Amino acid sequence: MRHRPQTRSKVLSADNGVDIVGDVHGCYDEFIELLKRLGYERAPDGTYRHPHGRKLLSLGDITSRGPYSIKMLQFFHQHVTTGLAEMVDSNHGWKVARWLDGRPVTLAHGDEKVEEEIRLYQQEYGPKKASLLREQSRRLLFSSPSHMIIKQNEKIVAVAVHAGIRDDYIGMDSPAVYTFCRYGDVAGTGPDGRPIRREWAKERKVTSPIIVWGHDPHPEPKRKNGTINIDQGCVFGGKLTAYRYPEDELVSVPAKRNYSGLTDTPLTRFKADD
Ligand SMILES: [Mn+2]
Repeated sequence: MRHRPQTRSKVLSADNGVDIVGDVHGCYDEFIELLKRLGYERAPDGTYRHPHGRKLLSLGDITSRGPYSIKMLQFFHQHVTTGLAEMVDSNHGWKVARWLDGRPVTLAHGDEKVEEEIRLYQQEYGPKKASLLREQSRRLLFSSPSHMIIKQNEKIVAVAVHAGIRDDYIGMDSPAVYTFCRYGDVAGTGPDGRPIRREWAKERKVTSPIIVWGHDPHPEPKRKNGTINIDQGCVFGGKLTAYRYPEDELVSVPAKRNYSGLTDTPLTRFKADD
């Protein structure tokens, strides 16, 4: 049976608290360390659960560039299917999903590491287990909503999205909405071949609900006009950050190293603009 991409938004209750985690990019060790610091405990079935029933929410880009993409895919497959976690759509997630779906895509920017990991996994565990892993990962990635609307008492209190969102896009469903959520406000390609990213957060005219986003590595969590960026470039040797709702607290774990194999990274290129 074909599984169609699910690009709509989804609603999540904030009642027991939500822990939103930035771009992991295969940094499984730092991710588990972060969960422990947030108070999650490993259950006998291997799942991580919070004693107060808090929900874990990933901003996507859990794979690629870093060392343990498969462990991250397995983690979120298990935790999303058991209702313990959620994950939104993202640019790397979408690319890997289309590759797993057999579509003609070119794997680059660390996505080729996912292919290599799955090749080695198949060598070790055989084609049957590898095929199950591919199918579970494909479903996980294709079923991720474009953005997550977090509600408390029927009111939208926060929005979690990978690369960004406009306020008039919240709760909407169209190709323009899911492209914006996945890639941000991209204005073509620059002379260096990198996408020119418009600063959608800077243009924001309102300050609520809080919009929690990742995708664009900043050395420190960055608040602007009621938005907060929590991608601290863990895979580039930065930090892995979680934002806690409703506490409005940030918890970060430092990367053990720069896993990307690059010396010129978004963190080294970073220029603060205000
Ligand atoms: Mn991204």
